[in-house]
Amino acid sequence: TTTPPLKVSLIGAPSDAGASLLGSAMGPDALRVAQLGPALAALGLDVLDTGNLSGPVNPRGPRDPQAAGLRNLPEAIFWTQAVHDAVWAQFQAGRMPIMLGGDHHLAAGSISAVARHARAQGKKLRVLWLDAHSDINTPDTSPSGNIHGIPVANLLGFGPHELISMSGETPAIKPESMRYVGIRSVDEHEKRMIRQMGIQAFDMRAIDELGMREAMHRVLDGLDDDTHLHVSFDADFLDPEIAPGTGTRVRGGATYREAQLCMEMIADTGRMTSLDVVEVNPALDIRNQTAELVVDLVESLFGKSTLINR
Ligand code: 4U7
Ligand code: MN
Ligand code: MN
Ligand code: MN
Repeated sequence: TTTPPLKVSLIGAPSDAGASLLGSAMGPDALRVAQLGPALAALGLDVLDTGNLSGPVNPRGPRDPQAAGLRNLPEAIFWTQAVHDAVWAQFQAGRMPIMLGGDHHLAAGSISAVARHARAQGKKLRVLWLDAHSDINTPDTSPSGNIHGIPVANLLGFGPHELISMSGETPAIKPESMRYVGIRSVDEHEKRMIRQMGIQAFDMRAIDELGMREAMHRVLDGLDDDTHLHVSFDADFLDPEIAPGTGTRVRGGATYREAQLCMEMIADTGRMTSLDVVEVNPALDIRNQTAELVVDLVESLFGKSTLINR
């Protein structure tokens, strides 16, 4: 007997409402130009590209006191809800959702749908947040007012009502479900939050000291048949020398080899059930190299391997 191919659905979410630099709204198309769909199909997956969701453009609003000091809150609410609904619909259709951002605020939509799905199935949830940043500011602590810096807080129940209640239960996820990998730019208030909530974090120093292999071993520890594994991949997880096409670059990120090993070890578990690919910004890129690198890494995430003896 042969196992049927894994069914995946690409969901383009072209919004940069959560960021201060424009351009990640072109991320889904940059990833298509870099052949994301065909690359996954070549691995034997059943790939459905559902196209791009539509919604409001980034009005580049100022920080709005009425919106708890955030920027573009109505637009962000629209997009997170649209992403939530689209991700939920793909689960209902029996397919694995791959959300293509767009900036990272959209993950409050995708992951709330993942949490809803896991809850409906009586399963546990593990979320790997691969990022230079911890994205756990609240409207009160955000130094920028940019909503791409708050989605983790939203998922844990902090923030405007519309951004925290989509899954039908608030908080959508428990801090025990979260794992950070690669963080290296964390605001003081965020550090306090991470400590208070007891979130496991493997920052770049931990990766330097332990190596990516041991860090990922710990991050993936305890996954079982009853766990949904979601990966939220922010392009700024990668070192800016290899991935310049993103809006909030922080030096000292994952190298090419570290990132490959990270993806390969996730693939080896065979347990990933949903994915976000966010913060690819072709307006800041050089000849689409960041999108191409991200496609290369996503292939590894779906099991493309360079090993000869498998
Ligand atoms: B991304 C920041 F202050 N913490 O809140 C903020 F440093 O999705 C950056 O990870 C947020 O790219 C970065 O604005 C959001 C800042
Ligand atoms: Mn992020
Ligand atoms: Mn980031
Ligand atoms: Mn960013």
